[in-house]
Amino acid sequence: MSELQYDPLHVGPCVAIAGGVGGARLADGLYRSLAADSLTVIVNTGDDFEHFGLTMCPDLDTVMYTLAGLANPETGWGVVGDTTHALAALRAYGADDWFIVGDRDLATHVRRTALLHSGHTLTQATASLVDALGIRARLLPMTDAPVPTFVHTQAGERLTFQDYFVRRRHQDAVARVEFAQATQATLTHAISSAVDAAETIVFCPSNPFLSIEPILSVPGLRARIAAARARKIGVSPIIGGAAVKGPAADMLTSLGHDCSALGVARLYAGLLDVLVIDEVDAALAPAVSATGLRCVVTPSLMRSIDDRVALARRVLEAAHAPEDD
Ligand code: FO1
Repeated sequence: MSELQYDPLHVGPCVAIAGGVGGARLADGLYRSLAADSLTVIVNTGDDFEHFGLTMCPDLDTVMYTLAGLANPETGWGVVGDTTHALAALRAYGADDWFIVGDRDLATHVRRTALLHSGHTLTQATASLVDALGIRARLLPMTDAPVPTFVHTQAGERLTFQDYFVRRRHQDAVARVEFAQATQATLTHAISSAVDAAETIVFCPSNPFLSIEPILSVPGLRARIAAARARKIGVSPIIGGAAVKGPAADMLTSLGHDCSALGVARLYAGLLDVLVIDEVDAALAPAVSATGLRCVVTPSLMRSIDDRVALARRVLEAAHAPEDD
């Protein structure tokens, strides 16, 4: 457990559903707010790919580094203060250098690939890395099988995720997101038991299409969450009609949704009980409530560790507040 600056909220087991940087930051707020070993983060693996002959899991690493206090605070991904000597040497050999891999980050990819090659599942390999970093939370890949996300552009191309997101800087207009091989994926016991035991399930402010939807595409997971006794609460990744980071707002528009916290509410209505939206979107609260979600309005931009903890505490409290709150 990182240095405990906040008195832990004694609520029961919490499951966070998270993808990239925004998701990792709220997961960190929850991690810092809860007692040790009471947080499980189910993480998107649709961004995973083989690169330099190594299995790379960007969202698992982003959540892991963030909870360990190792993440680069500017980018949100990679290791703070990391060097890129290996990348420079690879470039000199003619290897691709559009995906920036730091030297310490490379150790994670090397170690994970070795664990996988020696027969560990991705769940086991992730637990090994997380334990080694002293993180007192469980990080669970959404499944142990590869379920790569492909992005179909409006220009008719089918791009791998990192091609779309990093190499082409998510500039392409998206027509469809495809979760290849999702039907072959199975729900791990670790995920089923975490969801069943949870008192709170938090949908972090991640991209609904590139982070949350891939996780819900694992057969049985959406139904398991819907049937779970936990209170289910989400945080809108859209504030004032814009994404804090990444292409979520562009994608809401290109995929025909309202580019607002209301558009996000409509995606989650029926699955969640509560949706947290930012104060700038307060005027949308009645329309959000009309979707059947209880709407909670609170500052939700996380610029600091304190912001992450404040939002996390507000989310946990709102999840269990009496209906007439
Ligand atoms: N995102 C980028 O935009 N450019 C990069 O060069 C880059 C490198 C990178 C290395 C390790 C890692 O864990 C994440 C990295 N990301 C990079 C982020 C990655 O593309 C994620 O998939 C996004 O954050 C979306 O979740």
